[in-house]
Amino acid sequence: MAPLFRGAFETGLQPDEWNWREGRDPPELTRQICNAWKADLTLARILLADWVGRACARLMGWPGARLYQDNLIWKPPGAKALGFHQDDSYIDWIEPSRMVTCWIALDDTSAEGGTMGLARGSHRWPAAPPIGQFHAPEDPTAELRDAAREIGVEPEVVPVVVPAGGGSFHAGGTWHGSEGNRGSRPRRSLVAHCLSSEARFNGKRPGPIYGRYVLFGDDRMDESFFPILWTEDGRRSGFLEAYLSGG
Ligand SMILES: O=C(O)CCC(=O)C(=O)O
Repeated sequence: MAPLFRGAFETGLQPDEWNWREGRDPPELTRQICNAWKADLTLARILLADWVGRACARLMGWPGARLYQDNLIWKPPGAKALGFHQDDSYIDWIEPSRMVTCWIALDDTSAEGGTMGLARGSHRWPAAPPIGQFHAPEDPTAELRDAAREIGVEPEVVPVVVPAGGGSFHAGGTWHGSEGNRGSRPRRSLVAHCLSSEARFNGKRPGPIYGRYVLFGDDRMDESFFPILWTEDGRRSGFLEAYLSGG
């Protein structure tokens, strides 16, 4: 991950979001890049793997899965929290507006080390709006507690404690986020946010970054930007094989 946060992009393309840059941003922020698959083939081979799509589709009962967005998360010791949120709140301009996420730990994780936490049972809670502050919020669980209060439950956050290479899947309605890293080792993760292979734009006002990939007069999600990883009838986006082999 280190070269990417320095701006060394193997393919020559910049990721869609490059939220922390070496030399520009404060060291106490959690580092995040979105859509690293466009910039780095080593990461792309994991993030665009067919098994990621197969697992996501099967968990959701979809005929297939496509990548909406990947995330690199790098939380050095002392780095601050990421606010608890629901992923589905950010895609109401896509139909179905449901996501499922494959989260992979690249380091052994612990609660103290600021691993991701999932609020037990919250995939059944109502959809809430996007949260006020994702990066380094004062109170990372404020909106989660509000959502829990509204339905009269006490939130229970379960930390994803796994060895490096382990991980978790969560449905897009699940409240999740991560506290600061109070440990002595970095916590790095790869994240693949997937949609149904059948997902389309629904005509609502698109998000400011990924809305750039909405085609005029066409509700299709172009596979060059939202590649199909797996379908039950054996399809992957045609360009993936050549792209991932460096061609
Ligand atoms: O790894 C984290 O701290 C949060 C990641 C996240 O928001 C996600 O996987 O949806």
